[in-house]
Amino acid sequence: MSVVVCGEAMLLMLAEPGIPLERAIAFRRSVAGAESNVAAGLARLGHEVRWLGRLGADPAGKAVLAMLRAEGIDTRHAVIDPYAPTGLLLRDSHPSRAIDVQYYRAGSAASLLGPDELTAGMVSGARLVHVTGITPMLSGSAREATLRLLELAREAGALVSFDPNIRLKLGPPERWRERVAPLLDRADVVLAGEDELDLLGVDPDKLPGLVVVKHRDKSASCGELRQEAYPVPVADPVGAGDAFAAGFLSGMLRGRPYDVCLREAAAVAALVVQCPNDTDGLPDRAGLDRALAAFTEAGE
Ligand code: KDG
Repeated sequence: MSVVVCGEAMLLMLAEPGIPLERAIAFRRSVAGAESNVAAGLARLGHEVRWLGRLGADPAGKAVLAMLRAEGIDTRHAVIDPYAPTGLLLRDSHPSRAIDVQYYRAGSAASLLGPDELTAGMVSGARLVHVTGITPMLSGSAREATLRLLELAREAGALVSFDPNIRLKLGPPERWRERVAPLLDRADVVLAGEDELDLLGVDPDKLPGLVVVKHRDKSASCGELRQEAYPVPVADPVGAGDAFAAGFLSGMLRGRPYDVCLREAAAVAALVVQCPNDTDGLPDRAGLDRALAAFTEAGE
């Protein structure tokens, strides 16, 4: 097992492209979840990935589990809660209008994740453990579980990557600062938006780990290295950050230099935003190589 991710995976009902959520009649069923998106991205790029989290025993939970398994993600440690429901996300997609995202996740099975459910065996052999700021915002027990997972990752000798993934629908800025900002110090790799670092009040130069910053102009940087976003037609920007994380972390796991990791991250993100849905555009290795060659040729 090379990567372990932990977080809430929800059933996504995605309105037909371009139609506002309140008007949409046709919906496509899929999976949402920042961490499971990263898991899918890494799995498609050929990495062995395990997903940790909780789902309801309901049809939504069964559908999510089946979709994660279809990506080749190891779900053997998923906890199925007989009582609490699987989280649900309804959203629309549009290239330029703000996306309407509605969560139905309060009290979800995932939000009841607790530290005692995580064991050393779940991360043993992992080279990387990826978490985001969403999980510690779901509940007190989920925050405890995140801290426990970070401890287990350390004990297992795995690197920790962390994406704050700020969604203000999950809580006000001060709660993000209180619950999430301190966790950035515990990560070996932080992938964060410029706005997120500002909101958290974190100076990236003071973080102990490697910091990859996604800038407002859509470029990304890692120390002195800078990567512009590839100019592509955007169908749906949701999932771009997770795709970027998957591309960057895949490069790292393959021992590629950081400029290559940034380029691959930008290419995976560029492929994802061209399709509606969080994960449809995620490439396999050959698809990523073809895209990189095409982007390079177009830029020459
Ligand atoms: O990163 C894309 C996510 O926004 C989506 O899949 C759902 O995890 C999610 C969230 O909490 O918004």
